[in-house]
Amino acid sequence: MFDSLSDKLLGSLKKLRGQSKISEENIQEAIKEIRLSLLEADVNFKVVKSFIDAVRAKAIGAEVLQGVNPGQQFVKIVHDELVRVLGSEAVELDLKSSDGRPAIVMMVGLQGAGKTTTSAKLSLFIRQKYKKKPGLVPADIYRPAAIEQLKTLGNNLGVPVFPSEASQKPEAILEKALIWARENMVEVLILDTAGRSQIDDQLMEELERLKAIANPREILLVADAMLGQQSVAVAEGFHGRLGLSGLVLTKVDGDARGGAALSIRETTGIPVKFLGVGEKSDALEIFHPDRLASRILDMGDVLSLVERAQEVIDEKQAMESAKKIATKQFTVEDFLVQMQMMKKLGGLEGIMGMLPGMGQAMKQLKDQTKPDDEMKRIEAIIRSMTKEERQDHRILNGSRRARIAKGSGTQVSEVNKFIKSFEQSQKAMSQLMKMGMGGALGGMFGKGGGKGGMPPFRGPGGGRFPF
Ligand SMILES: Nc1nc2c(ncn2[C@@H]2O[C@H](COP(=O)(O)OP(=O)(O)OP(=O)(O)O)[C@@H](O)[C@H]2O)c(=O)[nH]1
Ligand SMILES: [Mg+2]
Repeated sequence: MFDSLSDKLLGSLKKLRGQSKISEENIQEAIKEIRLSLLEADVNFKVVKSFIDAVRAKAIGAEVLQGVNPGQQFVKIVHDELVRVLGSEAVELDLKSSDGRPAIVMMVGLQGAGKTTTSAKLSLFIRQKYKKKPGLVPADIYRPAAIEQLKTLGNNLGVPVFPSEASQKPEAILEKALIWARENMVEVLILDTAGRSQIDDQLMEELERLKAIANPREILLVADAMLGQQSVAVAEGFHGRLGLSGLVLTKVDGDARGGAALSIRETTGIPVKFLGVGEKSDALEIFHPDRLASRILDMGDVLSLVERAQEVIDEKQAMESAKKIATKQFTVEDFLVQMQMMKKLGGLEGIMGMLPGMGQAMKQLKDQTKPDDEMKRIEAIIRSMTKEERQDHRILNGSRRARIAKGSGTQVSEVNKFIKSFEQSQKAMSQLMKMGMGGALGGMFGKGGGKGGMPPFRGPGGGRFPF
């Protein structure tokens, strides 16, 4: 869905993502590329402008959020803005009915947009999601076989279809269908109307008359996503005459570029309620702006990872660890604390599973030692050490090591290996601190008064866990 937009946006964000520091120059560059990606996706230029302005303003004033990698923070800004443009929240259908009268959903749109297909999809959705009895009314008397088309679709789904006849006027069809609906206990009546190749007065007048009779709870414009931002003019045209309650964007499964989805809400204020994602009757999705934004940005769950990290890591503890590393006093005891924090985050596998692209890397790791297994072994080793030993591992002589191996159910060689790699990482960390990696480690431990961050760990690219 919106693959090329997604690829382009990701391309422009990729460069920033991993960086611990982001310069204004970087941001300008990324913003330029984002602007281009949106225009290429046929997003309305006004929407592009307001999008870019908002992202720029937020990015430049964004020194607030501590403990989050600035690259990720920028991704979040873009994501949030995307969600805003898409409409922030999913908007439910209004299907309230009263006095035994069914709620009416009127489907309108240009020729071939997908009104009839979507009518059938919606009837299935209403039955499944709202547990209400739907009924379908074909009111397109102009196109030959249009009535048959809806009858067939309804029959396949077991949804009752009013037996319209092409010789009747649409208004007469609707009036009879209302009676039919009461008799058949239909709770939601879906009215499929005729399409035109473009907005014309005759069509609009007919739709206005139908609206007056039906008094519909919903008037949904069905629009082909392939039309891109052209659909804005179509939506405005229909909205001006009928007052639309929502939109359904169809054929999103094709190579639609995203222009319609991103332009229409912002420019018309009408919420997109559904996406049509295929020809079959179940190919209908509720439009969730946040999910779509995440899908477009393919963020994995970077942000929820960051949020969870912020929740579980005690800032004071983290700052203490950071100070100790700086003075080269990072002990095995501290290491255990860090490891426990990591466990709270769902273990290394949990963390990596949430990082984009890491799922793949995890698969490749599968036949090697599982990182979490190794974590468990190391924890057993540490737990078999006395407090004294954890404070200063240098007192670990041969007999102490043998005791620890026995106590943890491991081999002396494994204890040795752990101690050796611990020393290496201790050294590496203190060097990092000396090199003024406050920034990078700030992401791990929370920078001055920050909210804390990630415990130290290295992914599979950095060799085997943990060092
Ligand atoms: N791939 C895909 N095809 C769709 C989707 N929705 C509709 N179609 C196809 O688009 C074509 C037109 O759909 P219809 O439902 O007949 O469109 P309509 O708006 O009722 O057309 P008219 O009644 O002629 O105005 C059909 O071939 C549908 O199968 C969708 O979400 N994805
Ligand atoms: Mg039709």
